[in-house]
Amino acid sequence: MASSDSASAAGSESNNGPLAPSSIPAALPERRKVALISGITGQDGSYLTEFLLGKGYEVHGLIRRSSNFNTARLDHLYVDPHNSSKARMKLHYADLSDASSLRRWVDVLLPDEVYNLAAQSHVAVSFEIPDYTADVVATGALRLLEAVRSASSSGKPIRYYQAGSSEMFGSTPPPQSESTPFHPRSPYAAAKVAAHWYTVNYREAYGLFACNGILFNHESPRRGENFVTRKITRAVGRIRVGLQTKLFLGNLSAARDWGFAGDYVEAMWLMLQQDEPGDYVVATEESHTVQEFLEAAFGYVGLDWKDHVVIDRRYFRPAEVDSLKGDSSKARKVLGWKPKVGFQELVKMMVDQDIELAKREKVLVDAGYIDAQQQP
Ligand code: NDP
Ligand code: GDR
Repeated sequence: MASSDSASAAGSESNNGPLAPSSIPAALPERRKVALISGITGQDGSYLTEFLLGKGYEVHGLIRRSSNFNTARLDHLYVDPHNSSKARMKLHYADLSDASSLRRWVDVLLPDEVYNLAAQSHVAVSFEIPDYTADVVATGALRLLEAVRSASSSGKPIRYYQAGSSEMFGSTPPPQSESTPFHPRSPYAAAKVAAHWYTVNYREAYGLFACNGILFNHESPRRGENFVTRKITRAVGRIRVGLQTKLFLGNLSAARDWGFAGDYVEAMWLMLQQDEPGDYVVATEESHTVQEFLEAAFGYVGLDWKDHVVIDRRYFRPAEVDSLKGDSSKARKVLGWKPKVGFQELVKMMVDQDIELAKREKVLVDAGYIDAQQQP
């Protein structure tokens, strides 16, 4: 859905020449704020786009080239860019590994706010592709910061949000707050620590309005299917309608502070609306083990997880993060933020949607269009 000519469309809009005096309206309409989001096709990118469109923003998203369309999470927001009066979300090709593409879009769009959400975001996968993970997560953030710094130096103030992670705390025991020392336990987490400090450095060195959100795990019906919560709720849906019997998992005793992604994107935006930039922990302050998530999800539909779960060593990590529980008192006090969706409600929301999804899958399986073995 991103077109290669979206570049010229966006460029011509932000480089309009002066208006002829006769065409200047008596009262100029207030200019829409412009946001640029990397990682717009991901879980958080889609919720943040919805949120910003709701606030009246023009939203530009950077997407990377893929052999298949990867914009499913945005399809409900998409308006053909040729319909210029209605299309307020526009997509452009770029990649966090390509500094020139980042520089070009920041220069062309001169956004008010940049949200860096793009990442190779899977912790276990980061052990398999550590070099790539570091390039995208750490150096990618540096490339985008540099593009923002360069464009800002021309006089246009641009605010920057960095998607930091509770994984940075790693093995430091809970509760974890902004002053808790980092002890990363994966290539992903180490790269996020680097991105965190690049962001702090650009704030201190160049006076950039740059914020680190240190977000604890947040989930939703749009969560990628190989993260543990969604893997569980997809399995519950499929087991419920008879498409699957077993669920293979790794470590069930790890504890996470799980919130709802829709709540967390508001905190990102709030950070960029403050008078001063800063770093904030965003968390529910409640922690549950993977086993507790299993009990809640299977229990909700009257199933016993022990009848279905099989432990598979391949899902254990070379180093694990045992226990995360945030202390988000700074965000609650300064930003006035608090989560609206609790743990049980989150589990139900995800299971309900995955039962509906499994029912639709079953229709296709029964009609012979797909194979029931094609498990997520
Ligand atoms: P997702 O994995 O759902 O989305 C990641 C996004 O990054 C996708 O849009 C992906 O594109 C894009 N991306 C990946 N590699 C590149 C690249 N080389 N260049 C450009 N874009 C790229 O992550 P979430 O939405 O869950 O998370 C958003 C951010 O927040 C990430 O940085 C993540 O690390 C961080 N975070 C997430 C937490 C969570 O619990 N969800 C908690 C704390 C931090 P594509 O669709 O093409 O793959
Ligand atoms: P996490 O999320 O590593 O916390 O990173 P994930 O859901 O992958 O793992 C959570 C915990 O569940 C255990 N686990 C399994 N995990 C997966 N993916 N698959 C399994 O089969 C499985 N079995 C047990 C894991 O060992 C772990 O302890 C997420 C990502 O969104 C990051 O990008 C983000 O920064 C952090 O949350 C905060």
